[in-house]
Amino acid sequence: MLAEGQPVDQLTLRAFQRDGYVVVRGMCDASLVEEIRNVAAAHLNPLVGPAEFEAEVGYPGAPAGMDAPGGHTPRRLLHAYARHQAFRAWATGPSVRQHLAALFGGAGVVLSQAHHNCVMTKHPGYSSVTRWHQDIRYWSFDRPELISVWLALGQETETNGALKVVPGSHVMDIDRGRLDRDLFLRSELPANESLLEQAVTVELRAGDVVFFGCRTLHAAGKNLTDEIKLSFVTTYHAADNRPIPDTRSAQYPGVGL
Ligand SMILES: O=C(O)CCC(=O)C(=O)O
Repeated sequence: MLAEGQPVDQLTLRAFQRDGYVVVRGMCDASLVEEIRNVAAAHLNPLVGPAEFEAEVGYPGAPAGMDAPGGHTPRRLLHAYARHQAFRAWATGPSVRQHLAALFGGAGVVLSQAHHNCVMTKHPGYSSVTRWHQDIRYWSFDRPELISVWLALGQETETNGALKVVPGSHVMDIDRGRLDRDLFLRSELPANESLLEQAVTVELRAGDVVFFGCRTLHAAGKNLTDEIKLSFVTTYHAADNRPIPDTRSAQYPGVGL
């Protein structure tokens, strides 16, 4: 049983509102981090599906196909919520609930089973670059107000492909022309180049958590080390912010916290 977390302080709230993300250091205790990490490792070897593979997404640096060397490298263990009690204990536990209630301004909070809800894996050798994007461009809700909770299960650094964000990008209007066919930022455009000069790398240790909004521009590099990087990522919305019927966002029922 998890203890009730600490109340969310004003600095955390203000940082999230100003920057579109906030880091809460050491938010998940070491024993739960270890349990989640052990379950993730057991589900990676042998691989327990459903999974998304690097070769399927075809991002820069990914293996050219499932038959190419490294073609079976997983990128995400999908449907984490359904996989194990350890995932559920964190994703719906009191400290996540309290933080999200504060960040959403007190409304009831719902976990989306349709988005993220995964262990992100970055394997040595075959991981890829995730280019700059806003998650909301791929999601369908009444309002563009969702928050993802990224729990580091080990160290995350520039070298192993940590998350990068552009502070304040959640309130910027980014015209369609600044995005490519797949809705990634066109980094060659001068306006985007100067925006990306403001990017910061979110370096984390095991148990640290990043809360980031669905309009916050983010990206991540390859894992250049010889150790796997694992992060557990879940996404939430307020109960009155509903998925649009018949879209991917409405594919699975949400889980009220
Ligand atoms: O490659 C990464 O770790 C970032 C993943 C990401 O931004 C996403 O799936 O939306």
